[in-house]
Parts: sequence; structure tokens; C-alpha cells
Amino acid sequence: MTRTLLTNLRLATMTADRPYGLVEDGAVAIADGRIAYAGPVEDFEEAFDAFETRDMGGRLVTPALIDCHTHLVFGGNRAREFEMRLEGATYEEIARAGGGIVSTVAATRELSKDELVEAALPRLNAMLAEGVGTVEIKSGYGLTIEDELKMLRAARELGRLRDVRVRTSWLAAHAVPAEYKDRADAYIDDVALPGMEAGAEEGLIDAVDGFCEGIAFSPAQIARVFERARALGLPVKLHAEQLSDLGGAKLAAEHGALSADHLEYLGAYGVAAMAAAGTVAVLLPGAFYTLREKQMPPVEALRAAGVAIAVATDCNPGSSPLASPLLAMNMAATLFRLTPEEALAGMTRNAARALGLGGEVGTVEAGKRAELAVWDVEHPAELVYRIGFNALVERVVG
Ligand code: DI6
Ligand code: FE
Repeated sequence: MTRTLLTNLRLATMTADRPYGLVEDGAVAIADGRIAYAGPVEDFEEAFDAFETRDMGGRLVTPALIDCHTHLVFGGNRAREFEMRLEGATYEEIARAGGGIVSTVAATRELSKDELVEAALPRLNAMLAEGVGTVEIKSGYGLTIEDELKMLRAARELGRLRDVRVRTSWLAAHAVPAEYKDRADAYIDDVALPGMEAGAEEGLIDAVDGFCEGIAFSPAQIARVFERARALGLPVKLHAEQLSDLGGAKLAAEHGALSADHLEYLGAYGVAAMAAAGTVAVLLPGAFYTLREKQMPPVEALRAAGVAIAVATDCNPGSSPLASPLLAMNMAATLFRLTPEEALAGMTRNAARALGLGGEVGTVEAGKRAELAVWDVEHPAELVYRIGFNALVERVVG
């Protein structure tokens, strides 16, 4: 049994009882990968005296970061489309002209599982270098049963190659592929639903996601996907209200969704439905920034309703080519006016909830997995405030 006691540290437990859960002179005891004690050094019990002690040099310890919404696995890139947008084309115009998601689909179909892993590894490495301990990875650029499964097999492989927890989401309802143009319902019947069953059978799917939008799938189509997910016992989540308000967040909440994500166009009724269902609001400032959106997500209404807010990179080749969780937190504060504490809770405690992992990770508390990040800063707000600076010293995965 491995027993370690970390001492001489400042601890941001990210529990909700006080700001950042901050403990000035803290200690963390780890036994067999789980936290046995986290709190003031003077309170820990003699039972931990047998632990091997590590002096952390007064550094700040937080939960390892959790990026709860990424499209990390894909082929190619969309730098050309970036140029087109700078010349004035909109994201929707590019998508309707056969660019956008569909162009990444072509590039993703061309790659083998191993090639997809190789393409994704540098992005995953960048996240780990910023203290990530858990990352969610979606399918959604294959859009055939085999190509969608290939993406999730690549995601699982990434979790084996690196010391990181990977949670997968089945996002076949991301875009309608060219071969199903104007036949979105047939695509759902032929690909999204049977592929979900095959993926669930293979143990490849932790949750089911969709893109509810004018350029993607209608609420009625998403409802069909969600019903099958629930029949298979899989939790759901949804890209909702990113470019318009179709009532996606309410639909998701009514299906008990773990999260509804993006939410720039979320209305009051959507906020109320999410609050009632305990659905986490995942804000994705990288996409807002990249698409130069003007419509802000209703942060104040979410707060007032007590909806938990998470923050993620949305790392993808089109709307958010962002592999930096630290920058995502900074953007959440500067663009969306989250407090630094809310931004950090959004990448720890609330991100864990958005993945259904609230009992396992996201705070530094006895009983949870020992997945910590050690930073060379004095105060946790510095993690959100700096731009383009990585203060990570190490990740500690017990
Ligand atoms: N919303 C997004 O921001 C990403 N997917 C989605 O449903 C964008 C995906 C892309 O442009 O490739
Ligand atoms: Fe996304």
C-alpha cells in the first residue's frame, strides 16, 4: 500500500464551503490512490504519521483540472477556414458551403485509429502540461458507424497511453454528412442509433451528446437520440443554444442531462429547466472568442438560479482550436465575467459534475481520487489571471 503525506503547501480544495476551499498551511494524505485526509496540517491525525512525507515547498495544490468538453480526436486542421472568416465569411456560411465540420469529417475518415491517436497526442500533451487529470473526448467527425467507433477507440487508446482519465461521448448527431443531405432522420436511424448500440456494447461510450442547431439537428431529432441513450442506460448532454435558441437545453434537462453546453442564446425557460434538473451549464469561451460572437451566455441568470457552471476548452479544429485549459479559464473570466473562483470551480468541481464524476474527482477531499495539480503561484486567482503562462510544477496522480 502506497501512503504519502504532502505537507508545507497551500491548499485550494475547491470545496464550496469557503472561497477556493483555501487552507493556508495544508496537508494531503494519500493512501492507495485516494485522499485519506485534506485540510490544515495541525489537524491531521497520528494515524498518518506512518506515511512517507513530501515537502511541497509552500506551493499551491489544487484538484487536477478537468476539461469536460473537447473534440480532441480529429484529422487535419481548418486554418484556411480561419482565413475565410477573417475575410468576412460566417461560421454558418462556411458550414453551408460544405466547409466546417464536414471538411474535418473527410480528413478524419482518411486516418486510421492509430493515426488519429498520433494526431491527438500533442493536444493531449498540452493539456496534461497544464495540470489536466480528466478529459472528455467526443466522437462526431466520423459520421459513419465505423468511423465514429474508430474515434472513440482512439480516445480510449489515448487514456491508456497517458496517465489521464478519458471520458468518451457519442456525438454521431454532430452534423449531417453529405451522403445524407436533407435526410437527417435517415442518418439518425442508419448511423447514430445503431452505432450507439454497437459502441455501448463495446464499452466505448460514457455519455451521449448531440448538436441541436439549425445547421445540425432539430430538437425532435435529438429527442430520438436521447431516448435510445436512456434505454441503454447512458447519460446525455447537449450542444445547445450556441447560435440560436431552439429549446435544446430544456430538452436536455428534461432527459436528466449531465450538462448543456455553449448556451449563449439560452433563455429564461432553459435556465429554469436546467436548475430543476441539476443540469450543469458548460461555458465554452474559446468558441465564443474564435467565432467573435456577441451574444453572452446568461451568466447572471444561471447564478441566480443556482445552476452549476463549468468551463471547458471545446478543443476542436473549427470553432475553438484551443488546447489550453488555463486560457479557457482566463477567457471565461474576461469574456463572460466569471469570477476567478467560478472559473477554477468550472474546471474542477463543476466539470466533474458535468461528467457524472462529482463523487470521484474535482475537489481535494477525503474519499476522492488523489489527482492533484501543484502550481508555483501564491494565490489560486493567479491561475485565471495570467495569459499564456503556465505555472504548473507537477501533476500528482496518487
Ligand atoms: N459546436 C462547436 O463549437 C463544435 N461542434 C459543435 O457542435 C464545432 C465543431 C467544428 O466546427 O468542427
Ligand atoms: Fe463542442
